[in-house]
Amino acid sequence: MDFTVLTLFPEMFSALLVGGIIKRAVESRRISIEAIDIRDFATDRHGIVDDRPYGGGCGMVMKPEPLAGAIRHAKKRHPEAYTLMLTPQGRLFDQALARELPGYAGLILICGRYEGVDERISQDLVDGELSIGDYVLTGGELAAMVVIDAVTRLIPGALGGEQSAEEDSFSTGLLEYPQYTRPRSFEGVHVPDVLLSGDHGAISRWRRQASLIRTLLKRPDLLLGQPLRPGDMEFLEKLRQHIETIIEKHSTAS
Ligand code: 6GU
Repeated sequence: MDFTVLTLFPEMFSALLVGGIIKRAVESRRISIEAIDIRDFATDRHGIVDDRPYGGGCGMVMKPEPLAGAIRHAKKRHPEAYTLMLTPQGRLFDQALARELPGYAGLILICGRYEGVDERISQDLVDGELSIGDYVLTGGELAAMVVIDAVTRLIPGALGGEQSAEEDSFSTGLLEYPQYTRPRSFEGVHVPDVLLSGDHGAISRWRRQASLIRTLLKRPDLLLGQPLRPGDMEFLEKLRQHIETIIEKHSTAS
């Protein structure tokens, strides 16, 4: 996957190469990341990339000519790439969308700055718009890095042998079960016995149930949108009975 980022701050993207899985994916050529400076495509001698908005108002708008030049340059080099603009008005980026993107040979990610980008850019030169959440950033750069990170870890081989994207939160549709490592006892808190039992069936059932309980408590909305396994329904039914017994006990006692 070739990521081409169009930005006024190309140096920000060196942060992705400091270490970890993204750096390794670049070194093994599973991905490439090229940050292109939109200012290089300014059409005047002073490198001006923004201007005052027509109709008045505060803030500056990114001019269309430098952006169009940068996008056409990137598309010429990567004709197969899908072009996405990072903007708070975009479709909410989630794991389902992250899973669709490794299907493209390349992604061209356009980072807006200032108060916005001239509307004619997204109309004519962009395939889609993405937002990473309902809050406002000073620019699309951090959002582009979020997209690069989330997509790269789904590219086959990127996570390395022992890790798997299949077991993650959101891939199972549930939050991840609690993890423990040595020591067995840390500041008086013990690792659950089942994890030391060597009984892989029991461990796998415990983990699934821990995921269900954690999701129920922290993100109940996720349980409504997911197909559950038959064993899950038995477990939830058992929880329901426990809860009903407790409620009845306390309401008749009072
Ligand atoms: Cl993609 N850009 C900006 N500026 N703010 C955002 C965003 C993007 N996603 C959430 N907030």
